[in-house]
Amino acid sequence: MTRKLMLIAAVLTLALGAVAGVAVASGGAHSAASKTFTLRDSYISPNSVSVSRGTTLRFVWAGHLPHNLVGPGANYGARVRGSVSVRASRSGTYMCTIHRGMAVSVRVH
Ligand SMILES: [Cu+2]
Repeated sequence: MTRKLMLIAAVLTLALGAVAGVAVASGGAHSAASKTFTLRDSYISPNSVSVSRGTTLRFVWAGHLPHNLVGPGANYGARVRGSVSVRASRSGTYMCTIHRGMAVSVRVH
């Protein structure tokens, strides 16, 4: 009888472990979320978003004028083409310091 109970306990432990594994996997998929922003002349689109912590923030240069990008975890010099990715860690504003008002407010929750 005791042996049978131990077997049941072992099976339950494995089942719970499998559930926990699924939870971890879905958490990983959630943190793989991404949000893309476009830097144009001279604004960032969109200019306000709310994202989960860990979201990948992707900034794509798509204008003709050089724009830089400064914000939480970002300090990129002026460029015209290319893209950079930043992991969302805290709320803040990402902006081009060359063009006043060229910014996006990112709320991280
Ligand atoms: Cu700019």
